[in-house]
Amino acid sequence: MKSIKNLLGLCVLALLPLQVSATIIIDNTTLGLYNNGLGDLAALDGPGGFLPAANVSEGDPTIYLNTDPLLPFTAAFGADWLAGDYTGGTWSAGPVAIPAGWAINSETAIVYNFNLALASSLHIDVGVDNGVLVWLNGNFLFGATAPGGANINEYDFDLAFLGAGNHALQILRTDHGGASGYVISVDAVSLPTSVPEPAGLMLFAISLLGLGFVRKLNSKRA
Ligand SMILES: [Ca+2]
Ligand SMILES: [Ca+2]
Ligand SMILES: [Ca+2]
Repeated sequence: MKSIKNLLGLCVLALLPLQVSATIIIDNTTLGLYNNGLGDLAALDGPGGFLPAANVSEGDPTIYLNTDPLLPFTAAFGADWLAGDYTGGTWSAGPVAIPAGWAINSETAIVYNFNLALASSLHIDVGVDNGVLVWLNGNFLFGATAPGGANINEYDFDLAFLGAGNHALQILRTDHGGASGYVISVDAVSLPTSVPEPAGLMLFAISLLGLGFVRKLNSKRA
C-alpha cells in the first residue's frame, strides 16, 4: 500500500500549478517619464474638488476615488498622456530618476513603462503627501488624498490579471501645502499559463496506468 500512496503523491504533484514568483517591478529607484511643469492645478476642479488650493486654504480633505475624476488636463500634460502622446507637454525627454519630493502646492506626473514576460497579478503599494491618481494603460485604478505624510502602507491596490507585454503605469501626484512626499512599490506575480498543462495530464494518465499495474501485482501477491 505504501507504493500506491507514493504514486498518488506523485500524481498530485503533477497536477499542481507551476510555481509562482513575486518580483518588485517598480520602486523609488525605478526611472520614469517625469512631468514637473504642471504647476498648481487646484483651479481645475474648483473648491471642494480632489485638488484643494495652496497652503490648505481650501482645507485638508481625506478623499478616496474609485472612479476617474476626469480632470480637464492642461497643455502641459501633452496631447494625450494617458494614451502615450506627450506632444507639446512638459515631460522629460526620456526616463529619469523620480524625486520623492517636489515643489510644495504643485502637481507632478509620472509614467512608468514596463514589460511583463508572463501574464501576472500586480500589487501596488503607494504612499503620498498629499494625493495620488493612478491609471494603468489609460484605465483609472484609484485615487486618494489625505493630510500630510507618505507611508508605503498608506494605499494598496490589487490587479488579479495583467497580460504579458508592454504596459504603462500613470500617476498624478498632488500637493496642497506643508511638505510633499512619495513612496511606491509594485509587485508582479507571474501566473501559470494553464492548469493542468497537457504534459501534466499525460503524466497523470501514465501514473494511473502505473497504479493499475501496482494493484494487479498486489492482488496476485494477496
Ligand atoms: Ca496643488
Ligand atoms: Ca498621505
Ligand atoms: Ca502636503
